[in-house]
Amino acid sequence: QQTSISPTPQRIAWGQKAFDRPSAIDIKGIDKADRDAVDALLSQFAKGKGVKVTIGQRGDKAVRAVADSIPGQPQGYFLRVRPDEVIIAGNDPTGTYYGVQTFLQVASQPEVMSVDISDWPSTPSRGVVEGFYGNAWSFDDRIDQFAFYGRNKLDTYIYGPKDDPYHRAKWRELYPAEEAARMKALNDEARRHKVRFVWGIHPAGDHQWNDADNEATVRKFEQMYDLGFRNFSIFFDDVFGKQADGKLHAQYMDYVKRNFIDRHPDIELFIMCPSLYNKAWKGSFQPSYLADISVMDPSIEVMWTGNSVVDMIDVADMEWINPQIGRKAFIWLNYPVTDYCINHLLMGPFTGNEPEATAMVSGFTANPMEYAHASKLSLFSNADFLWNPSAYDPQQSWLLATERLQPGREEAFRKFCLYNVDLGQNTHRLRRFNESPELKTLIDTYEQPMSRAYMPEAAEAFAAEFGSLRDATATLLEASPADSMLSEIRPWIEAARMLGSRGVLATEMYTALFKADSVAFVDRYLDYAALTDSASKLSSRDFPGSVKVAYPMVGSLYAEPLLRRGVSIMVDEYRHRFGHRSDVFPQLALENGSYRLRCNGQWLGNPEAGSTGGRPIWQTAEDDVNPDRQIWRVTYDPATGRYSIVNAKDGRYVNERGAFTVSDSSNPFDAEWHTFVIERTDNGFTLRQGGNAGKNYLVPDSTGLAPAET
Ligand code: LOG
Repeated sequence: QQTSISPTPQRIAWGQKAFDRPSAIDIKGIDKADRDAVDALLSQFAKGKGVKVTIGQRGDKAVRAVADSIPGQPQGYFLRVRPDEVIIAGNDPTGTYYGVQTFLQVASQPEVMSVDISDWPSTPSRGVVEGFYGNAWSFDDRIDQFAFYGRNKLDTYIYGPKDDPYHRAKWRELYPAEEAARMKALNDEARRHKVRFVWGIHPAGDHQWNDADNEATVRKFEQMYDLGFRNFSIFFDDVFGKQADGKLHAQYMDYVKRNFIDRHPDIELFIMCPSLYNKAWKGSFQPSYLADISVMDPSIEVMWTGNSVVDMIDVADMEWINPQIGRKAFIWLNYPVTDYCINHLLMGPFTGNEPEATAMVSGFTANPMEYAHASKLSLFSNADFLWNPSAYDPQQSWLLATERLQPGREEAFRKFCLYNVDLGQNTHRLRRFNESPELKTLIDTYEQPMSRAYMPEAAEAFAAEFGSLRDATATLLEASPADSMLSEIRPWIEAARMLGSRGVLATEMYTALFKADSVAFVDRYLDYAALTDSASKLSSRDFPGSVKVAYPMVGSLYAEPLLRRGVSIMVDEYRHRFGHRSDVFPQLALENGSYRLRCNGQWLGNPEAGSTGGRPIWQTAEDDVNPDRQIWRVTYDPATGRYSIVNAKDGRYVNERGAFTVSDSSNPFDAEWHTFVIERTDNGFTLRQGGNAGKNYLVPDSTGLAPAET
């Protein structure tokens, strides 16, 4: 089978079937070929009798026959798959490694097709800048990322987690031995995947612009060089006032260039992130800031986030900045980072960057979410976009990314992702309006007419959409313990499950309302309210620093507002039709074998243990509507089989009128069985179990849903 290759190759010509997927390969050229490329190949196939695979790079004897087919671009490669042989020929070592990566995709199918691929990247230095505030990625996250970058032909990783003390707060201090060893291990692993690990320092907060601090910088860089790092950067972002002086920054960069970079000819990248790193901020810095840094050594790369802090990159933007800094800017794209909209996950298609702008940059790195695995969805497409911008199709790339990242459950994953697209209102004002397109269509079609007349087909369509979200999350939750990405974002999956369930409940409320079934209406409302409450209590991260603790927001653009609008309208309508106080729904619910009162989904007061007559059940609860007046106790009398509700303070019955629905949370939809009714008797009120008899009590006037004032 032909397979989708990502990033999309520049030139590709498929032929007929070449062979069945081999388990072993007979590999030629192994001595000369790039070691990492060979290792990548042998990680998937045993060496032995099998398909003949010749590997090498320009100049090697093994690939001389195809020398003319190897593209001349950096990191280019030629791949030929034929029934009798496979040839992987790189223009340079990274090219050979990328040729292997493409071959692994071609050969991932049971039937491997013949193909000729001639390929190279359109954009230099593609990758990631780990530059967010918040929980830095873990060691294991980073190791896993490098393999992912290798597969997706991303060659650059810039290290700048704001909350690593040795990057920023304690930048002058050398890494202690143990941490140094871990950094070295990371760099070694990055190299194996042809990723340039750019070690970065953020001294700008308190650099004194004197010799001592210049020397401290070089000392720290020398430590990293000795550990094996060959790419470096210095950050000046998010400092202001006298710390944001362009002349001082340029002098300092040139000092490090002369006293460190130039002494090590094998260093590749030297990058700066300026204080003025986006156009919107130009009024907030010295007018000469960009001119002041433009005089730096021309080999130093200058980072740029675009027209504002969080913005997609376009040609006009690059035409503005490049002449001012006297070089092509190196892009720091603030997407999918969420440190400024921390309740959201960004799982939508990667869109908005102009393909033509990639020719005007010296590099393009994306600042991701603190959720390393979830960030891969966007990074996958970012890699695809940068490699071959003119062939990039955001939707196709997103479909392929979801399939690669959650194989076998991509449909469920897509449904979930589509509810995690928009950023919500945020200081940087980036929005995404392509959230849950199917739901959006239903809203546009039905919301207005269904408020005027009963439309069962609309209720059905909404229930199906919300039901499919709920069912998708069930699939994902089941898989989550064994899947790093799903366990990382589990709070959002749970929030999505609750959103789906609430959507279904809301459509049932709609039907109940139009069928004048007040029991069902109240019952569904109580479950809806309880789920809404639980969702607001989910938290997704725990971080003591500058960024607040997040609670997961899902469907915040269309689904959540729809439910809030719809339920509020329905509750008003319910009150209007049935004359009930719908702002208060006290409920008696079973929890751990005893009944407690709750109100609008909130438990009331503190439970006190106790029972009457050996059977369950009583709990007291303080009425949080009238906290100083009402303490309720529900009693059960086994002699009469009756429940009653009394004021626990003075033992008197408190309710003037009232009905309570009780839902056993294990079976919230079985209203028949779980409805209890407060019944007026000569003595006061008793609670009766529902069924049809109970239902009869939930009619206007005998159902005062609010506790009476006593
Ligand atoms: C920071 C960055 C942060 C991002 C988004 C840059 C160059 N610096 O406003 O650490 O993750 O915005 O909040 C930034 O973008 N400052």
